[in-house]
Amino acid sequence: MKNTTSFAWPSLGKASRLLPALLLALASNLSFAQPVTVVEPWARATVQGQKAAGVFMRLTSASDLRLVSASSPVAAFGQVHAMRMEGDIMKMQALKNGLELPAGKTVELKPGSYHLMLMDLKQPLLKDSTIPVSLVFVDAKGTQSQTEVTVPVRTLVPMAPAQQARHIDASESAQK
Ligand SMILES: [Cu+2]
Repeated sequence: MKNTTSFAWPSLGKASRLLPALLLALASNLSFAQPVTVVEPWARATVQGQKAAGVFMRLTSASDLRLVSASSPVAAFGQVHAMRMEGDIMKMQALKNGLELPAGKTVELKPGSYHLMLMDLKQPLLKDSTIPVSLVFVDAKGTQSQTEVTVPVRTLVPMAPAQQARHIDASESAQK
């Protein structure tokens, strides 16, 4: 028994010497994998037969990046789209060079504007479910990074805080 103990200690000592280096590697990996803050992501629920779905969110990058694509197990591939009016017709266009995310500036992906499009859906996107989406970014040097996001599926645009405040006010005055 005494032998076992004396054998166990040296290996533990080795592990604790490795730990700081391990933590450092982990910390630098984390900061590299999460260069962008993602707020209020949501995907639009699909109807029967729909093959593409829009994904929306607010993105704030710590450094100058471009959002170049997205992927999800529920879709064959994802694209970054812009919407523009052509006469009375709203047209979607894939941004081949991606969407600029200037450092510290919040860029909004919303209906009628920039958005992500999941293409060739393998399954319907059901209201109140969530889907994993991987966002792909490229920096000025061409280095690629990814951020994983769990995206709730919704049928409606989430209410802005101002609208929620007004709604609360209205119901309060109705009670009086
Ligand atoms: Cu689109």
